[in-house]
Amino acid sequence: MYNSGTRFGPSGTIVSPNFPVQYDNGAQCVWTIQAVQPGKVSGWGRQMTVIQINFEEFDLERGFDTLTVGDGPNVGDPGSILHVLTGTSTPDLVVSISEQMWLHLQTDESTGSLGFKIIYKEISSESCGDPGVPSHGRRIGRNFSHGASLTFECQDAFELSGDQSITCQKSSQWSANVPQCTCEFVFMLLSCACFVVLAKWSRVFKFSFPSGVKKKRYIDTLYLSCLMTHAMELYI
Ligand SMILES: [Ca+2]
Repeated sequence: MYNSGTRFGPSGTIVSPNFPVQYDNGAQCVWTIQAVQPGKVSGWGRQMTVIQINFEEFDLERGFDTLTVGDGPNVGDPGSILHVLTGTSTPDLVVSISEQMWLHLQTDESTGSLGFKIIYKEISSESCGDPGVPSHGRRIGRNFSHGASLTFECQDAFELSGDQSITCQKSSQWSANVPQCTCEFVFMLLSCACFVVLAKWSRVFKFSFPSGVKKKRYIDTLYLSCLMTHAMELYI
């Protein structure tokens, strides 16, 4: 296994090989991140510092190339795995429980992708870290420690998608990602309105339609599929 090295706090960046160009096939890369700052002294003694990572970019071939994120010094130990990530979906952030975190990139023999850019930093232990605020929304609560909850609200006309409330679990991971504030309804109106315009234009400019298909039926079918697509988006 290729050891890509130990990184030390208080903060830094880790990128996949060749980033921002496609990573290699058959790669096995390991990074360990070690917190170095002494923790704060509280009423219960000195707190540890732990490692938080955020994903600025993340794109691995879905299902075949993976980044495993684990806690502690024992790279690959199944009991210490926090996440196995592939594709483009990641948590907002991952926080270690101990002073160390390890990352293991494994890629198969074909098809690469962009890879990843990860920002790491040290934070106080028994915290899930600052998960951020959704655009077009606001956060109620500013406590990120174990057991604390955050609630989110969206601006008028925006719809909240995801969990309205998230909790910092004992594992130092948030119970879910920060929700998104989306403008689906307005998007649907605009998109479908555009389609009506397109349909009108097609009459004005006499767009050609596939032979054997009646023009009106063609427009009706497209319009219906537009509506159904957006109805499904709303439903999901
Ligand atoms: Ca691959």
